[in-house]
Amino acid sequence: MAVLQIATRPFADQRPGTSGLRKKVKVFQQPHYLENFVQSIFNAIPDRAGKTLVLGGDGRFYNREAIQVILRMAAGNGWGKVIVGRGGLFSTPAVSTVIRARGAHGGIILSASHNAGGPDQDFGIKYNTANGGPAPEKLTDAIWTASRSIQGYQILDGADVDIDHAATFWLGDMQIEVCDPVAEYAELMARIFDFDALKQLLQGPFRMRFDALHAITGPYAHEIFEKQLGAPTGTVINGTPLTDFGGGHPDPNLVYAKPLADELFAENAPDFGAASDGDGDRNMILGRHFFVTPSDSLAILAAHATAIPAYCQGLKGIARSMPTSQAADVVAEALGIAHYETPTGWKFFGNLLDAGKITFCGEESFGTGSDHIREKDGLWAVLAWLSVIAHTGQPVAEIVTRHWQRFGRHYYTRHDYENLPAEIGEQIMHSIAAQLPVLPGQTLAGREILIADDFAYADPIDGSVSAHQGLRLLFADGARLIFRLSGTGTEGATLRIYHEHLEKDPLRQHQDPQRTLRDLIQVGRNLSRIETLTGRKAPTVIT
Ligand code: VG1
Ligand code: CO
Repeated sequence: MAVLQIATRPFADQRPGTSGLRKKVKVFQQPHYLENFVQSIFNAIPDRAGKTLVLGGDGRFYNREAIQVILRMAAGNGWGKVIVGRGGLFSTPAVSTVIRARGAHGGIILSASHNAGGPDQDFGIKYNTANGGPAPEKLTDAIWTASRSIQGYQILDGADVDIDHAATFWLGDMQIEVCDPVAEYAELMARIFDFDALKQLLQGPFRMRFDALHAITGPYAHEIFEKQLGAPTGTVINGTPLTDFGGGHPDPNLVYAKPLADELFAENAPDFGAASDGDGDRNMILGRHFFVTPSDSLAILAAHATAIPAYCQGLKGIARSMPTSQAADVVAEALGIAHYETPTGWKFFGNLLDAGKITFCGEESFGTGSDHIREKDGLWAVLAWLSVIAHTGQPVAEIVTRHWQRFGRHYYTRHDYENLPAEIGEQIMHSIAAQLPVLPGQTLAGREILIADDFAYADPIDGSVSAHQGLRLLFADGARLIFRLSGTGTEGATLRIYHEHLEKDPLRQHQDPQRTLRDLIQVGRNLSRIETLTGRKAPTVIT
């Protein structure tokens, strides 16, 4: 089979964001658009010849077409082998698992994660390296650079291959292995957790509901919860991946996973509810009539880590992204282990994990994970919560309440203003940045500001510096107010405002976060001048 050299011209907008390149499907469907970006990835990996690549996606619209193109391009670019999930499917945590288990050189994941799917919605591509983690900034910058000077791409001339049956065959000089996307991941989970203890829990009176939101975790959840752990059929709902996720946003929060939340807050609710996102790396945890904030979830799992066999020796350290609440820091200090604060995005945890500095890490955006792979992992978090429940014998609400009594409650809320005109988003950030120098020493909402800065991170392992990672106001009483623009959206700008304050008095730990944080929320609205500039009286999404 011949390798075709196709001439092309650069697209100006192929800069990867927080997690890969995300665009509308229609953008990806333009002639050469997908090919240009894939070739730019390959060009940024000059030592790829003969190596193994893992490939799969979350099953959204355009997944299957893209898989066929990428297989032919991999063959045209000298890769030795591609391991592709059957049906072109793989969750993000499963790709990370398979890269590590097979010693692959890297992996391509087709997903726009929690963004909606379908012909008029979003598609995305991200590249993971040999450690199983998202490409670090150095590599995403190299990909972006390559995309701006690309003149052509190489693709094998040939027809579509069968990706729907597990088999191994050749495409030109490259081997293709179509494998079960679930098996290796499920085996890893069985090595980390005490499946016998979880079987006892799930086969008893305990009732659980897992909502896969018609996204990739359905097949994984059916296999693990229902088949291997024996939870009743029907425990997993919306478990068949659909190309448009049934028309919803596969984003596990109280807004987009509302039917699940309604069920958990109804009379006669199950004991436990959970959901994951489009590509399976996020998690939302609910108890009966109880919502666990992701920041608390990280802290609570860390406090109970030794209940899980893989972590029975304790944790080496904990990392959280900067906007994530400081709840995990308090636990790390109590455990006498190190804690780290990184910019938003899982790629920043990679070096700390590889260097053995941390065991657990997490983000406020419903992401939790450990050193078992190099991605956040939705089902891992659910299994971790089930383990803590099995170990303590306590319901979710009691586990969380006791945690607050011991460590204090970090009241937390994030307000998102989605789809603002891009220039307004920039203007808001610039004008807050301009005020930073005069803020320290001022008192706002009855709180003195200690530090006001533009967060920059120096990686403690390789020394690389990432600047402009969010504007922070740190108050004398430990409260924080943070402003960032999203790096995953595909339309306009999304302003995220994060609010947090610590309440140590157990008698005051059961208030509505929107109420107890209302002064900080007002400061955020005033500083950003959001209403004056956009007319928006309220955020689009509150988490
Ligand atoms: C968001 C979250 C961030 C997360 C990223 C990818 O990024 O805030 O914490 O790492 O999504 O998650 P941003 O730049 O929009 O705030 V996923 O599950 O969408 O890959
Ligand atoms: Co995701």
